[in-house]
Amino acid sequence: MTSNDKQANGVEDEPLFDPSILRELDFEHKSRATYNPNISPQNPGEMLKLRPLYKSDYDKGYMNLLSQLTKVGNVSREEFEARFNDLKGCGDTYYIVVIEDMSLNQVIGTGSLVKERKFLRQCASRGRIEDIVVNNAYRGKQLGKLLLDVLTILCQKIDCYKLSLECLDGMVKFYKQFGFDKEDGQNYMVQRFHD
Ligand code: 16G
Repeated sequence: MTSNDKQANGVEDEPLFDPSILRELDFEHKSRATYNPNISPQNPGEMLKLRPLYKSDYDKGYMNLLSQLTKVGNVSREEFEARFNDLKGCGDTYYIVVIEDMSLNQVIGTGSLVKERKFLRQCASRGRIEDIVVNNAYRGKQLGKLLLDVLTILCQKIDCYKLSLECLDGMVKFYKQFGFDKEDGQNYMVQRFHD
């Protein structure tokens, strides 16, 4: 991590994971999507920046952004920081990426990759994509595509043997372009303990 990574968001601030991991992704060769106009993790669009989640994103509308996906409740700064510390403490497990609109100091897109460790397959790990959201006002800028692309490349870099996600019917076509498919005989099943 460079000193700029810390200073960029204030002295007290910290990223969830080392930002250099994103800089080192071989996006040019590993990307599965096509972009028109061309964008990349280094250049997601005018005044936009793609980076790890920082603690200060609580003040940049991160929770508000998540509320465009599902219920978020009323999370205080203390609760946010405690959860952030939990996730970071797990090390090499939670990779939450955001896109910030630097002109507004607001996060306008996010996606998570979670690495789950296993005993099977010679102590392999699998990846899960979670909580992909792009602010409604930024639709059509290929940002969901970029987030997915980055997380899919990152998943391979951190040595996962497979990557999965859950989505609504209307999103199946979108996710197929990154190589996701429904496997014969496999079903997503869920049981909910709270509304
Ligand atoms: C979608 C999300 C999932 C998220 C869930 C929240 C993607 C690919 N899928 O399934 O990650 O956790 O919605 O909905 O972003 P819920 O609050 O009803 O569980």
